[in-house]
Amino acid sequence: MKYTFPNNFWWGAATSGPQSEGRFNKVNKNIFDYWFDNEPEKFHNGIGPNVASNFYHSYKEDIAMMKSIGLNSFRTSIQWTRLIKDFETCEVYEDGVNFYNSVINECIKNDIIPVINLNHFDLPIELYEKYNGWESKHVTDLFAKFAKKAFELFSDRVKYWATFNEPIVVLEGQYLYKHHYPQIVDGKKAVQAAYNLNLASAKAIREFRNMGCNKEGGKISIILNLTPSYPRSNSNEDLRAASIRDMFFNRIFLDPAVYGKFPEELVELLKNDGVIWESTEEEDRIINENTVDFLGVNYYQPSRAKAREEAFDESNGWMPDKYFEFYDMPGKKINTHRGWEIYPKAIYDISKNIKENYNNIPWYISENGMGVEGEEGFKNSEGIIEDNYRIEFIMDHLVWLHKGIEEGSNCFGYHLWTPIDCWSWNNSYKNRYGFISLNLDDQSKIIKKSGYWFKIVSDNNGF
Ligand code: BGP
Repeated sequence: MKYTFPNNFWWGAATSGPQSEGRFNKVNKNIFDYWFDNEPEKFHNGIGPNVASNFYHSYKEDIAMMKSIGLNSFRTSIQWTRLIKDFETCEVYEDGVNFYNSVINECIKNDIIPVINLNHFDLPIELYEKYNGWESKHVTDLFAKFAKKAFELFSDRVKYWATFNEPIVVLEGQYLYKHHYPQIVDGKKAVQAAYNLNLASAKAIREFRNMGCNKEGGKISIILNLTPSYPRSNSNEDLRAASIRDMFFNRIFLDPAVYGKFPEELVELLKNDGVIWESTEEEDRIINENTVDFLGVNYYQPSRAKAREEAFDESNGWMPDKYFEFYDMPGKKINTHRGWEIYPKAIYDISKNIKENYNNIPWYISENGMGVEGEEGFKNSEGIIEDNYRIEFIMDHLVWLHKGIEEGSNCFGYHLWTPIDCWSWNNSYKNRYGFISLNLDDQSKIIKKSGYWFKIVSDNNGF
């Protein structure tokens, strides 16, 4: 069977500023820079974001390598803390402006479409310390100012934008499950941050439209990790558990992004539980009027839910977990390095969901991938990592994506996480995801077998 993808399909890969650039010449700190400086032991092997994959210095060589493995599009993010010197006035760092200009120009020179995201978990620490970050409405205004500045500087060449990457992870990391600084456990604050992140995204989109970026061919999106919620069984209790999980972890961003409003059932539930966010009619209107042009969908693993079997522990106050428990499905396939389930069919289910329930809005897979520890062990005699597991992983997902597209879903691309092994938030360099390997000792980079394979897929627009 041959799988051919639509014309002009994006064959690409994604990274983020904080995970690839290194902190060179960056003065302002984001929450991860700050966290690492204060508690380096919280990061795998004590490795922080200081050097990352050295993209700040090697972007030219890195982009040339990306070109050589057939990437026609590439996403990264602009670090708020690299571009902006003063968050209130939006005064810029010239070095930051020059760096992002160079990256964008280098992509274009290589016929690689730059896709630029504006926030990848990297809240400036100053805005957390002064205003409590995403709990604050003022920060949504500062984000919109930063977005406007980025559009002014780069939208003549960048046509594809994203406001946020995986905003739900900000809630999970900062406010629910302690993966990110400041490791708070507070469901009510998480709910407020959810509203404010939606508002910040809408305000950035409003700037984009006010500046006429759309009229010049620009399009703006949000990148969501849509993890389909599968119920343990068809019992009413399990179905309800999965549906609430879906509302809280997917639809809380998906519905406002596409339709400009939150799921009514979710709003009712939060009101009944006394944890609904504070908002004004004016803010609701901004969210309502400023929806996305397309969606980026990150997909790694599904979520499986069951009705609660153990009483909910109220000691931390309200949490969405009040309504479901994680269901550990027997026999599931798992990537043992990361502990994540591998379930490629979910990509098809996502494509149907977008087609049937979200106006068949244009979308692409903005991240998918497999993090593996100890890849050095797969080196052949020529020093190339033979990552057959990754090739198989990508193919399995592409087959289901292809089926979704055949059945009419409006998907226009596939990006792997990530082009070159990059730094990860908590795991540092434990698990490697790239088409290209990174030697942490000397920063040398070598194409893996999957990179050579992807070049052929990209050249043939399928496999
Ligand atoms: C996504 C993030 C990426 C990246 C990836 C892999 O959720 O958008 O930034 O890190 O996951 O996950 P991890 O690095 O935690 O293994």
